[in-house]
Amino acid sequence: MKSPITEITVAIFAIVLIASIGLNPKDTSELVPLDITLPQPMYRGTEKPIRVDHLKKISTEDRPPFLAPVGTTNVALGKPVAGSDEAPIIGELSMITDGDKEAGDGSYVELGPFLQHVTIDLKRACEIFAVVVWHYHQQPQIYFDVIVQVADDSDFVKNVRTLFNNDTDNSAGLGAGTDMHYVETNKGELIDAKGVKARYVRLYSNGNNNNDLNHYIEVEVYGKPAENQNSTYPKPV
Ligand SMILES: [Ca+2]
Ligand SMILES: [Ca+2]
Repeated sequence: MKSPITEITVAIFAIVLIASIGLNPKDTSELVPLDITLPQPMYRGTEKPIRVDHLKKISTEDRPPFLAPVGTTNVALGKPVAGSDEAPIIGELSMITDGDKEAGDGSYVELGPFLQHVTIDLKRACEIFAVVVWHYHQQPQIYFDVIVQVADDSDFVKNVRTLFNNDTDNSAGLGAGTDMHYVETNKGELIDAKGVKARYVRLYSNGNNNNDLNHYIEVEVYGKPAENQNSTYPKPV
């Protein structure tokens, strides 16, 4: 049985904790873990080593929670997608934002070979906290020249900012990147966008370790409409 003194101590501790959070001016916008629904995994681990330079070790652990301001949603869901290959070999560009992240045939888009890009129009400027991309996860596969950018215009001329770039040798011509190659899994790849404000999100790729083709299953953009100019994001380090 709990003693009344213990309960009072717990209550005082809780009040002090809530008060200290409330009084901290850095925490006026509350951060909560993103609720990212994952599709069914198609494989676990990799049977044979994949020889690709600068490769991130595949993790069987769950991704640590990613914190973003309360009210953050996938602002890319159902939004229009344009691309360098408007007539994909398999599927339609609209499947990239249709919410289906499963790996099976019928859920992925296959774009032409070599360097291709897709552009999502969020339809308004948004504060973006994370981009999660699933290229293909039927089998372990690594895509090359994965570059994720945001801009204020659909042609990517105005205010272009790069969120991710693993094109280490600058073969795509957008500047050499330092991000690592990674093996595609059902978890997708989460890119920290640090609260950047933009309307358009563009993703490049240049084939994969099995063939020269490019694939997309889904791209999620976690953000909020950019109306609050006094946001406290990015997170204090
Ligand atoms: Ca999809
Ligand atoms: Ca390259």
